[in-house]
Amino acid sequence: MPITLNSIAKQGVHGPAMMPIIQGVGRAATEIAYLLRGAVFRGALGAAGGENVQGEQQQKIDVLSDEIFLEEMRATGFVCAVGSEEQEDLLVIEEYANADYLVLVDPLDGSSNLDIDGPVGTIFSVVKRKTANTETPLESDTLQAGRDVIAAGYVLYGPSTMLVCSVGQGVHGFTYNPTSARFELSHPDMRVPASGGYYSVNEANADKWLGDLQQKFNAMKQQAGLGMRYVGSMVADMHRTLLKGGVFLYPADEKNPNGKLRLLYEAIPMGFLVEQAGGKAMSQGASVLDVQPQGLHQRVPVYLGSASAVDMLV
Ligand code: AHM
Ligand code: MG
Repeated sequence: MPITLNSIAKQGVHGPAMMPIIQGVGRAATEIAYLLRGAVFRGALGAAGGENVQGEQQQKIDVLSDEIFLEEMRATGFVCAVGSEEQEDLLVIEEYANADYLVLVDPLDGSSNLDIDGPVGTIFSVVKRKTANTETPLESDTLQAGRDVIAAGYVLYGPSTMLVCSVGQGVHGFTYNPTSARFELSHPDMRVPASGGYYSVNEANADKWLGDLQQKFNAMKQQAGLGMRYVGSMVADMHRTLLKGGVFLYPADEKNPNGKLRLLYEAIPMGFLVEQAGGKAMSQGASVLDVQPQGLHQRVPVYLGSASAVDMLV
């Protein structure tokens, strides 16, 4: 019998509570994957005409993926609110406003890849509310450092659809099997290789990076002996970094003095996975997981991957 997402129930103290939420992520993933496969035929590619809270143009699929994800979180009955890249404010799920968990999500990360049929992803993390569950959850419930995250993961929509997640007991990768219509464990106990792999960064920004990063980066390139890959889709770039080693970075630059990637639904979930897989996840001088969030859509610089490569940059 293949091992399915049900196995998460046996992992760690939070496993039983996380299983329905991660199963909900799995259902959302199959729906989003279906949407992506047929998007060109349904006129679902292209701009939706609006902007998200970051002032970025929303693609129609960004909006649809956000709706799918929210509906599947609602259907679990365990989620009281969702904080999404596509929504300025916290979305409270009124029917389950007394549930214990909040989910943070980037429903469709790397959506600039859609026009070229490149890989995209969904990134999520789960926290337990701080306010009493007799009250309506607040945005402040989402402002928890990565050390308090209970579960995190991503879905990679590539040649296959993969769900990679952790409930604090290592990182496990499940691949959607179209024959059984289930996610089946394909990559148990993923570990970041200590050496080798690739560096992955938008190097076109190098002359605008702040501080002495350019010098450190050039030294790393000479000493670490890494290859280079950059998809421009964090999920795809991090999936490769987890499997092959090396480093993914999106540092601060003149245009993005706080970095580009969002703390709560990009940096923390990926940082959680990297540390669970034995790698290193740094922001400005500290672990990504020790950054205290100040806002739902806050950005931070990130350096994620094999400790040896990350250490040469921070
Ligand atoms: P998005 O959430 O709006 O898709 O932006 C995040 C994406 C990441 O997937 C990726 O790592 C990064 O933006 C790429 O940025 P750039 O095009 O500046 O290299
Ligand atoms: Mg996005």
